Amino acid sequence: MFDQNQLPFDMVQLLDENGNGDEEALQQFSDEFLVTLYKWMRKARVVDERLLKMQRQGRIGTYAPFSGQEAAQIGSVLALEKEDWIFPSYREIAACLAHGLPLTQIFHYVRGHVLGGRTPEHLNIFPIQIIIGAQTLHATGCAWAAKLKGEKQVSVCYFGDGATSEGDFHEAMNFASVYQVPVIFFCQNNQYAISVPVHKQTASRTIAQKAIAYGMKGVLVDGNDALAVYKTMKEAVDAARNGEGPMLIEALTYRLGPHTTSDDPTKYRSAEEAEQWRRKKDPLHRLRVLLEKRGLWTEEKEEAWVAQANDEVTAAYEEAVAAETGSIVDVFDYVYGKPSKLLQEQQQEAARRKQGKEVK
Ligand SMILES: Cc1ncc(C[n+]2csc(CCOP(=O)(O)OP(=O)(O)O)c2C)c(N)n1
Ligand SMILES: [Mg+2]
Repeated sequence: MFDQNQLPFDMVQLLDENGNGDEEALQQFSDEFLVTLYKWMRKARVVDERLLKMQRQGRIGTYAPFSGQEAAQIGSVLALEKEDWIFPSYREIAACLAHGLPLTQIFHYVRGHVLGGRTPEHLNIFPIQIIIGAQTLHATGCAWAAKLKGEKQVSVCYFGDGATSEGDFHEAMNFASVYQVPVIFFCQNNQYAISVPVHKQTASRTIAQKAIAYGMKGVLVDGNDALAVYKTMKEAVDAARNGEGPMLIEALTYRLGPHTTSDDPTKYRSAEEAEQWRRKKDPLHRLRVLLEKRGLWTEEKEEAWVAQANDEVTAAYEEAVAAETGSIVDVFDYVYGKPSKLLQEQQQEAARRKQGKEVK
């Protein structure tokens, strides 16, 4: 019988759950880098907790929290150059922020403002994708374009474990490898697709091993270890930029909160399971222990970082609320670079309706 345990997919880890690791391997990370990484993760946690509260207060719409997945997102995105493209799903708010998306833009998105779907020109961040797996194809296409144009940008596609059950994922992986394009498929395996656990979605022992079928490299990394994620992503991006083709990274992690604010996770996972990840495997905790050991962390610093992040959230929220509401007429503007005749007609009709004129 085929024994998939023979497949060489050990999990890459540099920092264990208690913040310990091989001293020599950890030396490669400067104090400055560790503080930057931690501050981003701390800020992301504050943003997530505030957004969750704001949804409960009715200030924003349905929201998909990402707490628990900060190391996977920040660790991976900090390994990129600013001109590299990212293709986020609804879960990747932290990655978007660390790749330059202003917080105000996030508020536009969660408040359903038309601007929320429109990334500022100078940022290489695709609009947040809700259709599971669809962005994998966009990422492969973008990477192919970069290759044809002789540009050095790498495309990084973020998606969940559930997305690997979609045809799009397999088509994107296949063509990425056939054409040897510079794309990294970064799967945050948070072990659930809403209420469906990963073992009910796939018979593979790991998601990383799916890379083999497409002739590309796959790596399994501890997604709650920000340093291991950073190192794995850096190697993948350097290789892709160097013309060595695509790669699949599986970051094993856990979402501490509900799938979205409409979900009740107690219906499908045990309190002990969630508690174990919250207490023992929190990605912020293990990095903080390392910072403390290097004399880079104190309670006062932590309080200042949290206060600063809270102030930024408040300011961004107020800015977003002050923006003009926008109207149905605007939504036609950002669909295509050059709108089709049909869309133009629809937009004109919407404008006439808005002015209260009779529509023939
Ligand atoms: C094509 C498609 N099918 C179904 C849905 C409904 N849906 C929204 S989120 C989700 C689960 C996705 O799970 P996963 O890919 O693991 O990402 P996670 O939410 O865990 O980050 C599903 C099925 C959708 N948005 N798109
Ligand atoms: Mg998932």
